[in-house]
Amino acid sequence: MSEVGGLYNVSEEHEMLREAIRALADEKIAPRAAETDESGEFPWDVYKDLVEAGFHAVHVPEQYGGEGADALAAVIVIEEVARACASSSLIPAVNKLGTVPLLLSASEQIKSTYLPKVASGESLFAYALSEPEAGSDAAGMKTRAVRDGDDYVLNGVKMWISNAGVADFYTVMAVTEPGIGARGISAFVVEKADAGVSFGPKEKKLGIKGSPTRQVIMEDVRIPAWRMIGEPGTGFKTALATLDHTRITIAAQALGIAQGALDYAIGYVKERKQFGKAIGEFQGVQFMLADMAMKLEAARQLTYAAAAKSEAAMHGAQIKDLTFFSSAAKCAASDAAMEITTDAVQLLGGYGYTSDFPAERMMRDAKITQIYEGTNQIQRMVMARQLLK
Ligand code: COS
Repeated sequence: MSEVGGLYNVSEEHEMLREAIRALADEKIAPRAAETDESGEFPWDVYKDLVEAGFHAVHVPEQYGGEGADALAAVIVIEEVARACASSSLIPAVNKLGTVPLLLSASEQIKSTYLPKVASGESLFAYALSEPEAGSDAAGMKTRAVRDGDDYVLNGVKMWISNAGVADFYTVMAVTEPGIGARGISAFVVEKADAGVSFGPKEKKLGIKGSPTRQVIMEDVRIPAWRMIGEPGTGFKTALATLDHTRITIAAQALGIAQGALDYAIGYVKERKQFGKAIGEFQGVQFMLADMAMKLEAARQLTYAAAAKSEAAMHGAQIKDLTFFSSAAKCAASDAAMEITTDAVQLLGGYGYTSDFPAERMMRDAKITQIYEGTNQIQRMVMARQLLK
């Protein structure tokens, strides 16, 4: 499946970036992770630290005041934040998810209105595709946008929206022409401040508790027509094209969570003594560690290759296998993360099962990466479609 654009290079700059974000994550984010998980509060202090260091939305192009970092750099940032705290890694990840539709399809007016606010850290940006009855079948959405003079009026309920309530802006997909399916869907920028926008209660989740997941409810929300992203009827394509880029950031998140669990487990088995020696000296434990590291590295290589394709596509190259690579990276990395974090809990034994140690949090956080931005069953369907095309 590999085509031109599949080559990647982890440059010296990327390595320096990793060192910088890891230092910040170790010093400021990791010590807050357990508390964020327990309180379920959005970590505004971590957000502030990320903004000050310029790591909250590295993908925003320089012309809009951003860092202009490439897709691999965004992956590295998300990976390193997730290694410390998965909840916090949703800050750069959701900012990217919310704004890639703008980068791919929006007018200059939309881009210059919203992207500088994300780049400066003034506002977070989120993405609203799913609905209570339209999850995997995203095109089955019911949210309506009706043209009225120079405006559109939106009505509907979006569900499972990451960072809902804390984000000021939302890319919202809505039906503008009913009865024709995916081609009748358009994308819009909706603001939290728009009259008629409200949020459901926070979902009570297994993990990523520091990132609020809420419904976005729109009741007669009137917005100017210029806030449509792209042409009428192109919203579903924009939504899926976005996921081609951002499923790679979910892979990054999974890699980071898994790396955090592996690192912790390695430290633990060197210290923990049973039968008169460190348990890391037992071959059964060593084989587990080797498998964990092998799965992680395989997923990482696939993710970085996918990131290179994403970057090339963002610059206008026709990368036919981006969709395959993006789904494959997300699926491989999240399945690996679930296995690796579960094994980390196992290696810590009874201690691993308690919240006094981070492994169980990592295992709970890993689970979502197999579900959101398309379940891994959907990823396999997407991959198979590419193979059979
Ligand atoms: N990029 C751009 N356009 C794409 C695309 C992609 N990766 N994949 C499909 N499209 C286009 C198709 O070409 C088609 O357009 P035309 O009719 O003009 O040819 C349109 O989008 C609809 O495609 P398709 O018929 O394949 O859509 P389906 O309804 O069968 O759905 C799946 C496709 C299931 C893959 C899609 O709904 C999906 O990814 N679902 C999961 C959604 C998801 O990830 N939700 C998580 C919430 S986001 S955090």
